[in-house]
Amino acid sequence: MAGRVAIIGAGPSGLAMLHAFERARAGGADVPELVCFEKQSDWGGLWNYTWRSGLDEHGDPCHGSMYRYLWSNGPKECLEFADYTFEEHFGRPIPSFPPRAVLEDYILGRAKKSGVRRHIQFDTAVRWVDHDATSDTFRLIIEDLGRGESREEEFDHVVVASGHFSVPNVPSYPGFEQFPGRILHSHDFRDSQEFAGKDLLVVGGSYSAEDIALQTKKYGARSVTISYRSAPMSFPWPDGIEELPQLDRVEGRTVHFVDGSSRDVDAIILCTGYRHHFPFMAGSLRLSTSNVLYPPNLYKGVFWVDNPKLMYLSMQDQFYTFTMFDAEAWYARDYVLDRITLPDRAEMEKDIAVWRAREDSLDGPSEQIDFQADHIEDLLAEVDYPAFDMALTREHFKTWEHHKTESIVGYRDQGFSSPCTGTPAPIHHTAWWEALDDSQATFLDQREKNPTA
Ligand code: FAD
Ligand code: NA7
Repeated sequence: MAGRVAIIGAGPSGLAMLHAFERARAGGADVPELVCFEKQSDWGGLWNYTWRSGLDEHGDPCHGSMYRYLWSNGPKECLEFADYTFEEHFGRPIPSFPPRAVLEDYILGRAKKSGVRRHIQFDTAVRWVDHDATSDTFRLIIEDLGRGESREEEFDHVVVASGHFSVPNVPSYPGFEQFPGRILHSHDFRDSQEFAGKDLLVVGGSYSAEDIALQTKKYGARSVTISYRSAPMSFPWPDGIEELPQLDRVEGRTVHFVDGSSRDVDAIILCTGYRHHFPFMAGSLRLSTSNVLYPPNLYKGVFWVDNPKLMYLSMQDQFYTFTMFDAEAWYARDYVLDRITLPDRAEMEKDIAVWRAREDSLDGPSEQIDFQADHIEDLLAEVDYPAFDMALTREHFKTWEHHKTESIVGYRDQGFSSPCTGTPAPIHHTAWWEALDDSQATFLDQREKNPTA
């Protein structure tokens, strides 16, 4: 097939896109030229851990937001690739909540198997994308970061898979300027051990606040106060973690909350979320959204309504991750391969409006999980992605939510069954709250603490 497809980013979404095309090629399809641009020197996106924060080695804002000792915060069974199971990769069932390095190994395992690395240009940043109506092509300005050289290239389709958890949303509160300790965003947080023995303020009421509060306490923080803006998470926190309402002001090292309470702290970690930030997209092509389950202007959550030859992957807030990226990638691929025809613009807008109105009416995590599962099933209904038990993943997510409300330090000690193979996951040898070593070797060593296994 003639034509060129540009894929921006070689994280899990970009790799899903490349893999989807390779699957079609293996099935005999004529696939257009694929070029994936990745500004980092290796693949894996956020899962490619870096100790760097602030600027990367090229002077660009550092992409990485992951930190040491990060373990999966959802059951791995809800993100399993239906065409490359955990059992296939590891040769046996493994526990449900792996540390970062284990998940990275799994993601890269499939990418290696399908041989997609040859399509990726590393240390290569996309600096600009616009569209030429006359030729109906996209013009990309690309920088080879190693050589410091820029060039222009033309493509027929563009897939933006650059992620949206890398550019921090950084609020300020009165008194921050005079605070005598460190104030950082979770994007720059790397190692909990830095905060051992300290009193911390964590600002935010979502996944990062929850996990970083637990992490820092686990690795020895003296106390952690979480400040929420809208609603408390209200998990059964272990001793030494408490939730207070919104921050009002800071005086010296004393932080004051809107209910009149105050605490003395040594450091402040802003877990205040991220911005969808695409400075490399021309204004008319640039997605502008907050972190929602159904962003505006994206038909099927993927196609830019003004010009569906431009596609965005994984721009949703995420319960489902790799499964959703696959569903979106398969659908995008089939559009590029002319296997799927999209409706006219009015129909696309009508469909988006229905999804977005439904999102506005959702009440709580259970309905949000079903909403995202419905989005995925809507896509999978029209593509040849291998079958798996999607209903089971919905059930798993709801059970997981329940486990979290029962024990926020213990939910990772549960095991779930695979929606692809049906195999139940073994329980990890060490309770997560006690497990300080997150290396792949220790995680996979089922004889650890159980020499007879
Ligand atoms: P990313 O992983 O962000 O990858 C995007 C890639 O695009 C990067 O490699 C980047 O360098 C590249 N790129 C960006 N801009 C350009 C450009 N202009 N030119 C060239 N290349 C570019 N998900 C889970 O499933 N389980 C978890 O436990 C989990 N924990 C998380 C913890 C944290 C702290 C964060 C921030 C996220 C977590 N996630 C988790 C969600 C995470 O978003 C997804 O797992 C996944 O990494 C998203 O993949 P992606 O490819 O869309 O984006
Ligand atoms: P989220 O899930 O987007 O949440 C951001 C949180 O930050 C949310 O609770 C916001 O409060 C809070 N926030 C935003 N601005 C402020 C200000 N000004 N003051 C106080 N609190 C604020 O981002 P996360 O980083 O938690 O999670 C993103 C991903 O990283 C996720 O996939 C995880 O797996 C890891 P609100 O509730 O809107 O009042």
